[in-house]
Amino acid sequence: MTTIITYGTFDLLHVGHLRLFERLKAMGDRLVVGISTDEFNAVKGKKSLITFENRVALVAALRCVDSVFPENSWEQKRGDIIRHDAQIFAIGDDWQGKFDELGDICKVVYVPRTEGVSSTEIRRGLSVLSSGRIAELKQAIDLLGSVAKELGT
Ligand code: C2G
Repeated sequence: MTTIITYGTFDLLHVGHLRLFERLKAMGDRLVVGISTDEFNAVKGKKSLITFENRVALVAALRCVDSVFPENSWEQKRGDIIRHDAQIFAIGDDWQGKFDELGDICKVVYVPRTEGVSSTEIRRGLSVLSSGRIAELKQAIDLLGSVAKELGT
């Protein structure tokens, strides 16, 4: 039984996360995922839109994920690998080389990220749709309309 372990925030769950999970699951039999708590996100300098509880529910619902657990610190990985009896630690290559020290207790694998999608880009797109921005855009359109009328175009 080969177990793979990975970690992340997984905010605004998207196809990049899903591709990662499917690739990792294909490496073995069981995939366990550490999900950054809101408090640990603050340590990482991140603030997710989706709460920890909902990020856990979404990731745990995926067919290719066998179990999830909270990630509260940078230091817990070694203990988690032993507790979950993981043979492979895998993560996206934006972390290339950062976790090589775990190589004495498991295989460490960095997989290519999925280009063109990220929680940050999705959040940026959503911010344009926020009600305040829509009101601003509407005001600008109304102003353009009245200017056009003035100019008789
Ligand atoms: N990822 C990906 N493709 C994307 C976006 C993300 O493959 N388009 C991968 C990342 O490489 C990472 C995982 O999805 O392996 C989770 O990414 P984040 O939610 O941004 O998590 P991160 O902040 O990288 O947390 O202790 C490790 C950290 O908790 C990792």
